[in-house]
Amino acid sequence: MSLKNKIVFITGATSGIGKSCAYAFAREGSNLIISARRQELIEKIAGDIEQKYGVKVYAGKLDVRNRNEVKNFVERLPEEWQKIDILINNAGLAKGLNKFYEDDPDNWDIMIDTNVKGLLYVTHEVLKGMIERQSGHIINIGSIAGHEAYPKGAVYCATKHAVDAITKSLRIDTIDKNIRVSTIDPGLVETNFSRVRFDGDEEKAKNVYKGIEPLTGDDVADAVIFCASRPPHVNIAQITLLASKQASATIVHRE
Ligand code: NDP
Ligand code: 8X3
Repeated sequence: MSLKNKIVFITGATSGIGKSCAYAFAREGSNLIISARRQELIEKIAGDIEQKYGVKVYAGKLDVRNRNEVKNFVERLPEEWQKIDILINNAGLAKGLNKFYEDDPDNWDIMIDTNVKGLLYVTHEVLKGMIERQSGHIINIGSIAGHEAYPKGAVYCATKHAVDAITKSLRIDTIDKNIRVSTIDPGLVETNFSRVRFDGDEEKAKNVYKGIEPLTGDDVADAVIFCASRPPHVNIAQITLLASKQASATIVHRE
């Protein structure tokens, strides 16, 4: 299915997987709504994409944790942007990698508010129009952490297990509405993810990908494009993609 002239809304598009998805959909000729908390950066990315690919880009500041902000953002989209064809729920993060009993509950709030509640808020607002039009595709960025639990990752893993459950339930709830619901679940992807997880500690972040060639944001965007471009009668329910040297969430062969 051609993605040309489709309206694609991507959350968390200032970095990593979301940014790669923005460029990948623009290459396919889609028009983009891109958002994140860093306004200046999202506007810069929008300008660059418009200039490189000649598609239309609507960029805005959006913190998915804020329910009112999400509601206003979607409700106040200019008329020509309201018919969103594809939503990529990508905004997300991990905070800390600590044994549960040594962890800071503030980290849990940030992860749950972003990865679970933020995804729910955005989906809820965008779904209204999709249901009215009986058309749409929601693609969630889950994780291998949504299939397995790993040490020191109780809450991050819980949030990604939640994404998996939400994806499955939503697919059931919208089955008569001509809406596709999918999840793309990567393993180790070298983005800003580990820098954010370790509060900017470069060395700790680098060590996560030491001795392997990790996935890139572009690798994940390839899978998202594949999922979004299937013919209308095909729904890719779920894709797990791992670096070739990663066998499971914790088993990684490092050279
Ligand atoms: P990055 O840190 O590179 O990108 C995260 C993006 O999310 C940024 O654009 C950031 O923008 C945005 N973001 C964070 N918090 C919020 C918020 N409250 N509201 C809106 N936007 C927000 O990480 P990745 O690209 O790796 O992460 C993207 C998704 O992929 C996440 O859901 C992550 O859990 C998932 N994932 C990552 C893997 C990895 O190994 N990297 C593996 C599996 C899944 P800004 O700071 O400007 O708001
Ligand atoms: C992000 C990658 O390795 O923390 O989902 O599960 S990992």
